[in-house]
Amino acid sequence: MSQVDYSDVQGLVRFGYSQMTSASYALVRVKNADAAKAWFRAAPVTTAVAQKPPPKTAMNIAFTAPGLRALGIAESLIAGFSHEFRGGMGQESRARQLGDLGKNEPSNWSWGGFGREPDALVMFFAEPDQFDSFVKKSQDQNWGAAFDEITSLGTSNLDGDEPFGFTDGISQPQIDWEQQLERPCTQLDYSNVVALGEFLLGYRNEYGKITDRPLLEPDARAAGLLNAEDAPSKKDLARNGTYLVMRQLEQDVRGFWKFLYDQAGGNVAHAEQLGSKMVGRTRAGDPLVPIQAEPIPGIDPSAVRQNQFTYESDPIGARCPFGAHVRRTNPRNSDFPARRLSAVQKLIIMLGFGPKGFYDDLTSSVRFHRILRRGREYGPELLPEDALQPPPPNESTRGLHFICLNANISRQFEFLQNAWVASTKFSGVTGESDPLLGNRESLPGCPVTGNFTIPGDGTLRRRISGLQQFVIVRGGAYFFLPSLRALRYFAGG
Ligand code: N7H
Repeated sequence: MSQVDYSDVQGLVRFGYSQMTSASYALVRVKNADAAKAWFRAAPVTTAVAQKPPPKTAMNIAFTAPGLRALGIAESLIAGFSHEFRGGMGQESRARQLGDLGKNEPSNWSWGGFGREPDALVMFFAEPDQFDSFVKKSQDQNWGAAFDEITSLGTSNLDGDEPFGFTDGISQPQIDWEQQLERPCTQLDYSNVVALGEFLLGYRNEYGKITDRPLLEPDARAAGLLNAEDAPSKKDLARNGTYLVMRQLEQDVRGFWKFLYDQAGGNVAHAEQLGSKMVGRTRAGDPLVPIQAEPIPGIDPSAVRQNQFTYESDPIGARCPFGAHVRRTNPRNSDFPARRLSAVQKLIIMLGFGPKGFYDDLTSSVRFHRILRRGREYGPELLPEDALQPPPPNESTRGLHFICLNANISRQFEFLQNAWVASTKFSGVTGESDPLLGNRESLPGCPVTGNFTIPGDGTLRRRISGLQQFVIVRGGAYFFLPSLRALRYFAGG
C-alpha cells in the first residue's frame, strides 16, 4: 500500500492517459492575476487516484518560474525551487549544455526561450468524442479574461508509433510508490524500480535523500500544505509535485528515411535495419539484444518480451550499437558489460582498484538518471514507404511534444540530454552524438557529430558519416507540476 495521498498528486505522474487519445497543450500568459487565480481554483484538475472506469477527460496544470511570479508568489519562495527551473531552459549557458545551438537556438524557437517563456501549461486529454466539448467548456469566458494564449499545441494519435515510424512508450521506470526499496550505497545490478523521490518531490530519492525544495513557515495561508518529512516544523510547498520538462521536437521524417534508403542503396529491408540500429529497437519495438531469463525487478510481466534485457550480452555493441538512441538514454548495466563479476570483484571495482582498460571509461550508474516520459506526437502520419515521395505543397510539420517528469532537472533530464544525447563522447565511442537527436551543425569549437558507429562481431566495425539533423528544437520550457494543495496555495484558495 502506498502512503502517498494520490488525491494530492496530479494524474500525469501516475498515468499516461493512453486511453484518452486526443490531447492538446495550451501555453498561456497571465493577463489578469485575479482572473487567472479564479480559473485555477475552479479547474477540474485530474488526480492520481485510480478510477474505475477511467475518466474520459483529464486536465493537468504546470507553471514556469515567471508564471509563479505572475500569480504574485514571493521571490523568497521562488528562490527555494531549483536553479534550472528558475533560470529556464532558454538561458544561454543552459542552451549550450543541451546542444541548443545553431538552428536549435532558443532565439529561433516559436515559443519559450529566454524572456519569452509561457506562464503556465494547461494540458487537456480526452477520448476523441469528448475532446472538443471538454476544451471548449474549460476555455470559457473566465479563461479569456485570465489568459493570453501563446499557442495551443495539438497532438496526433499514431497508434503507439512516433513519427519516424518506431513503436514508442515501451520502457518506463517503475516508481516505488510503496517506498519499499532498500538502497545499498552502490547498486551494480540493473533494476527498473526507481525511488519515488526521483519523480515526486518531498520523498527519498535514489541517494536516500530528499531533494531540495521550498519549505515555508506554517502561516495561515500555508496551513493547507503538508509538513516536510525532513523538517516537520515547516510546510512543504513542493511535496507531491515535480518538475515537468517540455520540448517541441520537430522531426524531419522525409530526411530520415531518405538518408536510410540512400545508405542502403535503396534496399528497403537494409534501410529499416539501419534505422533500428540508430534507434536501438526494431520498428515493432523489439530490442536488438536477447531477452534474458532472469527477471529484472520492476519489469512488468506483460512487458518481458520487449523489456527484460540489459546490454550485458552485447559488450561491444555488435547487436545494439553503443550510440543507439535507447542505449544512450538508458544504458541499463553498461557499467559492467560482459563481466559476470563476483561480489568481491565488484567491490574491488567500486573502490577504484579494477583493471584499467577500455571498459573503465563507461557510463556511470544509470539509476540516478531516469526520467518518466509523458510526451505525445503531433502532425500527420507519414509512413516510411511514402517518405520518399515529393511533399505536398504547404506540408504540415510533425514531431514529438517531448514531456518528461523528474524531481531534479539537472541530474535527470539535463544529464541525459547533455552527457548521453548531445555529447560526442559516450561509452567509448567518440566524434558522434545521438543519431536521431544530435545537433549536426559544425559550430566553432565543436567536433562534427554526423557519424554513427556500428561495431561488428570481432574487429569489423562500420562508421557511417553524413548524418543530418533529423530533429530540430522548436520550443521548450521547464515547468513545476504542483500538488493539488500547492495549486490551491498558488491560486490563493
Ligand atoms: Fe527517446 N524514437 O523515435 O526513436 N525514444 N526519442 N528521447 N527515449 C525511445 O523504449 C525518440 C528523446 C528516451 O529505457 C524509443 O519506450 C524520438 C529525448 C528514453 O530503454 C524511441 C525523439 C530523450 C527512452 C524513441 C526522442 C529521450 C527512449 C523506444 C525526439 C531524453 C527509454 C521506445 C523526436 C533526453 C530507453 C521505448 C530505455 C526511448 C524515439 C526524444 C529519452 C522509438 C523520435 C529528448 C529514456
